[in-house]
Amino acid sequence: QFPERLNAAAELLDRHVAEGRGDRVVIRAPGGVVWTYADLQDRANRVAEVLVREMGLVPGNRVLLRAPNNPMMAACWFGVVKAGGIAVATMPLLRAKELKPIIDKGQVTHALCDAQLAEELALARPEVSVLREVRHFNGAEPDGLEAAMARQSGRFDAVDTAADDCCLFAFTSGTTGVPKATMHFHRDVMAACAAFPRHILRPRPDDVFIGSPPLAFTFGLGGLLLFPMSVGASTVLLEKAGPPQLLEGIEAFGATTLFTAPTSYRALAAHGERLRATPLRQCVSAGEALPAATRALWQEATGVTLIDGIGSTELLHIFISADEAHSRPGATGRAVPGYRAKVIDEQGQDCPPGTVGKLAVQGPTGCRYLDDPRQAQYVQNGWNVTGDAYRMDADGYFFYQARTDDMIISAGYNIASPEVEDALMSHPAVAECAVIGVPDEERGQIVKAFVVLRPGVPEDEATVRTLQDHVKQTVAPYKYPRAVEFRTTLPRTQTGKLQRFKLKESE
Ligand code: 3UK
Repeated sequence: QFPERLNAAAELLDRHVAEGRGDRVVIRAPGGVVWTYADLQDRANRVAEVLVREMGLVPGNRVLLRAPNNPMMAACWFGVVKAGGIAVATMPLLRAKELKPIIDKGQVTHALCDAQLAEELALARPEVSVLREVRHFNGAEPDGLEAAMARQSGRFDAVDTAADDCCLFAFTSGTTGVPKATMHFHRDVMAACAAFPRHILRPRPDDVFIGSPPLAFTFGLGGLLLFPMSVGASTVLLEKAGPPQLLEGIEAFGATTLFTAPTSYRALAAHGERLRATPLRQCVSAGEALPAATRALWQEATGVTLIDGIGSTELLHIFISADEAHSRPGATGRAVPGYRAKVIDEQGQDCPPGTVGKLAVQGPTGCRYLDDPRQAQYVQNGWNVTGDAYRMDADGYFFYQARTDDMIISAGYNIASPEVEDALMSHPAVAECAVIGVPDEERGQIVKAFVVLRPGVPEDEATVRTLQDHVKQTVAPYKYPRAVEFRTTLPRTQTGKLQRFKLKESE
């Protein structure tokens, strides 16, 4: 499907300039920053020149990238990939002790780091001798990356890489143990662009993308950089992208296409009137299960149908989804064209439609852990087993149940945490919640809910009973939370995922 020689940066960036689209805008950022495709190419070329001529990079070297979502981060990503290097983007909030195993595992020799994140990298450095060359950008240092870029020509032909040379190591937002690096080739990047965006999102060149996920997370890298660029569209990069900044950004930049997580949609839905006055027309939710209540809230507030999609770092991006016209209540969607998906049982046999089992996926992208025995857990008989429990209907729609380790077994009943969370969130008193199973002598486990209430709702016994009754009336009564605890926040990963395991540990 792809030629043997392929450089993803040449395809996504240089091609537009070569074909006369160099003066189209590719990136906007707060403070009036506007870069055209030609501007981004010039910056990326200079980064590549600095890497090769001043930092001694050779193709195959790994380059740590650290920055919040901003234009220089994008220039560095394309500079590394043009130079035949491997981009190793890291979540902005990581501390030295989390950077060290990434640098070790990835054998990272070079780093390009936003000055505002320099401190933790400096703390990690004495312990990682493999990291030889570091440059900072967006800072006040006279010998920063920009000064070196100013010495270059601005011309750099993309290295003639093989389609199956690595260009990206994406670390999983793993919860425990040594971090896992997933390896992605140049052709994987192009395959991801040819899947969800081409078949489900179908963006237009005049679309303006915006969103919250970091470019260090493949959800953000695809949604906020690669996908818009694959059709010559533009993107808005926000360093801070909580609901208030997203709302302002959508208004200020006239965004048409939003990528963010379910909790963020839930918060933004309070501003339906302002959102209706913007050109926003496509909204993608991923990262964790989309509660039915959130989908309905968004539809009502904005008139836009949310596009749910499940993706993973291992598979690079979204592999099950449905566009607005084909979405079905409660379903994530169908396998994105190019992918195959099925539900299997504990023995690896296909489950008949309607039965809950483990999701297994096959397609143009797939899991390749860098030197990790856990490869055999994720890839079984050539299928990617994501760790999610799903049910498929006769039409090939996939209905999310839970992470396989978030299934609660209480008095012999199987209860999926997200189903109880959905029921709770359909009550107006609930802002956020998390449901886990806690050990119980009589029932094995009981359902326990941690609830963040909306402002003004009293944290008392009456509210507990109201919520319990509400769940009993919404889903099968045996699923109601026998224990309810009020919290002001819930533990989440930097990618916004609920950390139910932390709540389980505290029980
Ligand atoms: C869960 C979902 C239900 C699911 C990701 C889009 O989240 C991404 O990657 P991660 O490696 O996590 C993967 C796991 O997250 N999940 C993601 N989306 C959904 N569960 N409904 C969804 N829509 O457990 C999956 O196995 O952090 C998402 C694109 C790129 C990504 N990396």
